[in-house]
Amino acid sequence: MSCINFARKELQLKIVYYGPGMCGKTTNLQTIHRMIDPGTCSDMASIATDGDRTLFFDFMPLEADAVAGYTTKFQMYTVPGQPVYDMTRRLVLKGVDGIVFVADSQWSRVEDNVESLANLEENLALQGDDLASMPLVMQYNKRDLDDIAPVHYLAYTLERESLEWPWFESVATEGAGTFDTLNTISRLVLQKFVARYNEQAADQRDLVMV
Ligand SMILES: Nc1nc2c(ncn2[C@@H]2O[C@H](COP(=O)(O)OP(=O)(O)OP(=O)(O)O)[C@@H](O)[C@H]2O)c(=O)[nH]1
Ligand SMILES: [Mg+2]
Repeated sequence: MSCINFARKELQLKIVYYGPGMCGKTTNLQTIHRMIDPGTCSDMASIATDGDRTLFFDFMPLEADAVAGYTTKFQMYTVPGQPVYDMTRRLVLKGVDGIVFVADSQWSRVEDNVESLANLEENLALQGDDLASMPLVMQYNKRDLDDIAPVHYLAYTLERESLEWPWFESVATEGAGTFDTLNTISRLVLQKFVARYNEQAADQRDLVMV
């Protein structure tokens, strides 16, 4: 859903937090909302929840000065992780520009992470995207808990041949790793957008990242 509005000097890019149920997707957005300068981010909207569980999606707009002369607006979404909400995940994924895959580090959730990544791959394919060309940051969350798998093991279960995703360990409840993840996915998404734009619009003025 990336788009550029020349009249308003605005870029819009969509980032989706994906991962199994209860891995910490909503918590990532809540923590960003709590810790960020209120001027750069409006309220977060959680559409339909049942306790901790997201039943539809969370949405939060975020502004940055990342491209000279333009305001960059990131539309941040989370999907509901519970397997039953697959149709909703497909809707939320429409027009996605970049993904944060939040893996739950607990041993008991290893299989759920693998299933969720496979589900992401399938859903991207259904909309004509593929994992290999999608900017993606892997976040190994809940590193504060006791019963967690080593990162190299989690990576081994999730890796795809020839794909090297940037990754971070995190404790989303405390904000550890949250902004490393956010900064990296925003940069990747912008780099891809700017490179594609400049390639296509060779006769116009290039966009310049700041
Ligand atoms: N200990 C610990 N708990 C966490 C961490 N991140 C999230 N949680 C907790 O895990 C629970 C689920 O977090 P959510 O952010 O709601 O999970 P979600 O991925 O949005 O779940 P769904 O909406 O069902 O897909 C909450 O109780 C969080 O407080 C973490 O890093 N460490
Ligand atoms: Mg949620």
